[in-house]
Amino acid sequence: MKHKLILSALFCGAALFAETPVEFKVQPEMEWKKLDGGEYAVERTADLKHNAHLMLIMPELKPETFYAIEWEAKGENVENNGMVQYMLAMEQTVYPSFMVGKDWNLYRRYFHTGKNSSGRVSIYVRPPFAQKLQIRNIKLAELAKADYENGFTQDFEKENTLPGFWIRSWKQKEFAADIVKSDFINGDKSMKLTLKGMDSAAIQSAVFPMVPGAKYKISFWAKGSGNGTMLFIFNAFNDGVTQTPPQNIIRKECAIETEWKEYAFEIVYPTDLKKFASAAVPMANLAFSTRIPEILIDDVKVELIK
Ligand SMILES: [Ca+2]
Repeated sequence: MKHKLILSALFCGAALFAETPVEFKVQPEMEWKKLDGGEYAVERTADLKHNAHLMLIMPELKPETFYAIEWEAKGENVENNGMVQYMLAMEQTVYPSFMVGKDWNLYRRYFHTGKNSSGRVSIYVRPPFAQKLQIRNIKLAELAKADYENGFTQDFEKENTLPGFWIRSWKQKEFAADIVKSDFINGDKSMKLTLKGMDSAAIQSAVFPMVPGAKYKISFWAKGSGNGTMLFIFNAFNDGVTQTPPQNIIRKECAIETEWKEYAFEIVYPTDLKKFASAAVPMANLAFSTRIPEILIDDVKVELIK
């Protein structure tokens, strides 16, 4: 039980590492400056024509291993309405993203090394906007199988204003999710989806490691401002390092009510790589989409069934 509690804290972004911390080097390039207290900041004018990279160099990684990287970020006038792209350069180079706001929020991302024994991550800003971005408390850790095989829980209790593990869906103009005080059965905070003037509110999570062939219970709690439906998706997805798109393992319209209700599914993480090419690097992500004006979400759990 104690172990499970530690894992819960990890997934919701607490600065708590049960895993093995790993050395890395931070290289601030162009306009990036190193400040006191492990903080890096960039402030740019709209006339600059080049990208500016905050480069994380990871010289000693283990091949075929999962790692977790954490940082805190805040920004102003950041490009693409707050969605910052970063570069993960391992065997393949991919460009995932994270959503920043005006307050500090905590971010945690998982990646797999593949055949590589070194790699780079760059958080970078691009032209042509005047923008300010601050990053601090960067951490890198190696995950043993015991660190992720029991699954994950997200209860949003350690989050600040934005759910740092969630990403704006690419078709959406606004980031539909915030962290709010709530009346959920436990804890004080939940994630709230709001239409914000859009036809629908849609978000997706970052990717996290899974165990091939293992049986999981996937569940969450939700409560709407009115009755309606919310599409829930659980994908085999690895940020495209296998050059394959997200593949639905669960795709279900859930009937949402104005009282808290639990929604639960059972799946086996795929091993048939002909059908699920994205499971070749075994990771997953979650997505929600709804036309209900407001929905609270809490206790998003991915639990291995033994
Ligand atoms: Ca909560």
